[in-house]
Amino acid sequence: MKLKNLIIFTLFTSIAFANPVILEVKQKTISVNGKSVKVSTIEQPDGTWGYWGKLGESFDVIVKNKLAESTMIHWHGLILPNNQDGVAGVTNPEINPGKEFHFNFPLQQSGSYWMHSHDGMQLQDMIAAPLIIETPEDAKYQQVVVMFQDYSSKSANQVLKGLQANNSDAMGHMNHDMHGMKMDGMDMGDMDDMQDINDVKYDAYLTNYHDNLKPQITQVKPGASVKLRFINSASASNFWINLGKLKGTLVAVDGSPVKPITGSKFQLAMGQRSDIIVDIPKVAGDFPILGQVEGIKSQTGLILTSKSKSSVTKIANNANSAAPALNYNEELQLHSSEPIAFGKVDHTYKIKLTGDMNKYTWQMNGETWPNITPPKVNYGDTVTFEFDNQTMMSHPMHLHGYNFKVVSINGKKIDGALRDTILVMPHSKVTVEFKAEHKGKWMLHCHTLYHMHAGMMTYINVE
Ligand SMILES: [Cu+2]
Repeated sequence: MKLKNLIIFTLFTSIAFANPVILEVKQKTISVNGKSVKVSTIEQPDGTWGYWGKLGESFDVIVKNKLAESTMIHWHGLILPNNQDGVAGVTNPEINPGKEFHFNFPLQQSGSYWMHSHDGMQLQDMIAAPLIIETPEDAKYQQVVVMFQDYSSKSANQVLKGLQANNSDAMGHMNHDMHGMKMDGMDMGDMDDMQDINDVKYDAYLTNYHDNLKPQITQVKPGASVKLRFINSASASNFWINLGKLKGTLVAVDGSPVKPITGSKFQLAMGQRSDIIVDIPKVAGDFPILGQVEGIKSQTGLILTSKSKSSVTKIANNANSAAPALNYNEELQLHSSEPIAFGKVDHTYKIKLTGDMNKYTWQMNGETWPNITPPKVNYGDTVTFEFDNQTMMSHPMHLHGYNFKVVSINGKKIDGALRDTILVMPHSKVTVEFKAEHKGKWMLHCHTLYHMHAGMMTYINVE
């Protein structure tokens, strides 16, 4: 075959005959604290968890619902057409049991993303998976996904009822026992320093569906460079990444490259991702990679081993001491590695985050989902969101379909990271900026499942 014909033939076959990737949403049996339990997952027919693609490819995916209930899958962090965003009841109808939906759009980004149910409170059932888009440079690394999860033997509805009844599901208050919320007429005094964390008590914290009795053990080569792709898919838990003996270099957050920072502890709020490169020592050893829940001792993780057989086979459920709450120290150090300028700001939206812990309702600008008046955003405008968190809990705020740049924290201007999810600390303000260049209804919500479901959710209408 002549070269020209070969090229045409190759192009033709790769375009015309590339098969869509099948992703099945289905139940999965796992072991938690010695018991077999049923959770859910998103897998390809060959057992591959989630999706691995390459920059420039088409995201050509058929989602098959093998659950007994309807579902819809959202592609967290991807820039995509609005009618592919996978939000049940807003951008897409649910996929009924036994039915499927075909997604198809070009991949414009590379990096670590994830997918999860955006239908009711199904995230608590762990309907989630990695969505990784590789670059040619990734061939230098062994890549390991580290997805943190929180497991409750209760259904999400039971957990929410417990929160609404203000019963013993609430725990882990760092500095005081009361459910402190900023309420009208209440003198806050010096309570600004206090906060509530972890409103849900979990039975176990998992990594890639593994508990601490049988953690995932991954073989690595002595001297190898490993890219750890951390994903926090938990429903109501923020984590500290703990690399133990290893030093790591953080190279990307939420899929977007940052100026590298090194360390052995990093922060990871719900919905966020961090890519961290570790160099495995030349001397063979075992290297637990942990995630510790903020405010408490609980931890989870996996084990990298460069021995022929790991001598570490379990992870302790508790660290020696409770981890502090997440804070802004890391966010203030993060800078996008690419210069980003969105131009003059055309419009500023103030977004007040409030809540009533006694009724367990949460609001954005006084509104509780689904009773919202979505802000209109002019297509093409450069806009900022000024999050003003007036509550005593932190809120990981996620905007669909966009990367925003973090430009200010508590009034301090920063040349921050590009993100899709930003943790707004209690009684603090964060400003993010983006160019409204994708039309449609884009969800804006807290990624704490129970805050979102109890009202802290809206969408913006870009037109
Ligand atoms: Cu929240």
